[in-house]
Amino acid sequence: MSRAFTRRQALTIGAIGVGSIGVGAAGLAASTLGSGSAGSGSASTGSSGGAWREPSVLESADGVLDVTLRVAEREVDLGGSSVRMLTYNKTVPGPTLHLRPGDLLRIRLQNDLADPTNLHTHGLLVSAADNGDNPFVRVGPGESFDYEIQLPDDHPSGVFWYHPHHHGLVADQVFAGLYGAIIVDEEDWSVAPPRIVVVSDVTVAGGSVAGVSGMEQMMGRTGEILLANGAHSPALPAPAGSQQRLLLINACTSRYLDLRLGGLDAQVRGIDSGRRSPLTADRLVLAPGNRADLVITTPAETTDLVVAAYDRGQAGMGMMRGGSLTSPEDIVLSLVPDASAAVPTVAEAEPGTHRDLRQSQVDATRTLTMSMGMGGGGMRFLIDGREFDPDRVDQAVTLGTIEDWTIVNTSPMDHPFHLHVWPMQVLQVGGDEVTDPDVRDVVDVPAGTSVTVRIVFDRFPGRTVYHCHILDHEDLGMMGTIEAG
Ligand SMILES: [Cu+2]
Repeated sequence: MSRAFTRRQALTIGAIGVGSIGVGAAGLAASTLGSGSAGSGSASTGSSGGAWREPSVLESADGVLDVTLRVAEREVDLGGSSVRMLTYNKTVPGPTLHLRPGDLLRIRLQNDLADPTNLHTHGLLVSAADNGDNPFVRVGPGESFDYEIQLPDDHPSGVFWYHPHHHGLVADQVFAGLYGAIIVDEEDWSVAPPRIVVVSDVTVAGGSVAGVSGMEQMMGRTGEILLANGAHSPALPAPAGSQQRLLLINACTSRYLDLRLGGLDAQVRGIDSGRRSPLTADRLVLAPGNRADLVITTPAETTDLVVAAYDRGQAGMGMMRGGSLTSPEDIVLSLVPDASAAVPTVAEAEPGTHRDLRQSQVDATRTLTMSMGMGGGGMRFLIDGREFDPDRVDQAVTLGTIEDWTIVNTSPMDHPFHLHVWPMQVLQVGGDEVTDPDVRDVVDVPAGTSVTVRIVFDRFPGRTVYHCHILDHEDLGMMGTIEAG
């Protein structure tokens, strides 16, 4: 059973979703984060698409999960038509990896593509050194690489994911189908597991994944078809009135998911690796890369889980001014009452393992500026005026210290900031204090504003990256390196 709520708590928290600012949770407070649409919104009564399906689950045993992920182009079924996509072990999404704190994750990545690739375990608190979660690894065509990812014993439970991170090809490879879920928890899934919902988008042209223009890269490509576990708006059968636990991942290359939860009695139990007392919410915005642990209640009639149209700013300035970057309203999935369907166990929400850092002593502060500017015959995507250079160290941090980072976005477009390895506690968004503990690994920085986060560099010496999680921007250079030692 999930924790019970008093009506007063629910009303207080619910008010976050309809226009107030700084009350808590940047992102739960969706209307503060760049969406122009008004109203609290709600799920719509409606349609149903294809049959529900979920990725296969690979589960650790005795502290180890040993898997091979074979990366290859394959024909996959997309709503009844066959499309050539990039796959992990022949499926889109790839298999779900179910881990426990303290586990060792061994992955042999076999690259059967014509291009290089590699693997990032997004959000895991693990070492980036050597054959750990190392974004500088290159696995060439025909090659394989053996990753060893050691989760610490105090690793927080939560929803994570894996995807390629080879600079210059990340957006192409993720857009073409390379993503899968990683779930860390202590729960027994043998009876009634939670629902995994990997949300992505894709555009199909001539039986393959469509390529992109330079303009689309600059804007951040948005797929024409929204997918949940590789199907468009699938129907999820569930007994009316039953609780459904959805572990939801935004694996879209550029699209923000403005989830409308009104009417579903939704509780947000976690975002990224940050656990929280369940909050009742009518809206939840997930930037590219963000994840959520949600519990919703199945209504008595067929109801769509809707993402509202979302405006993430302008593509450029002056001569380069593009159209608005608004993704259309769409349906993630359709809840269909079915008395015979299985009811997942909804375990008590686990307490967070991140300590609240707001009273902590801060050892250093720094400011990072994300900007866009003309140069070299096109739009450039920069952090601190520079494009990514893997041979340069942009931020040197000292292990054992706590830092405040202010991320400034001087551009007319929103950029979701992702730091590998070390979670970020959001302190302020656009000058407004965040009063609830809110720990994320992707923090949206709306156009023309700044966000301040607090980071504990308590472990994991080595070198990794931070970048914009609009993956086209990352590939265009909006990335920097950090070395901890
Ligand atoms: Cu960006």
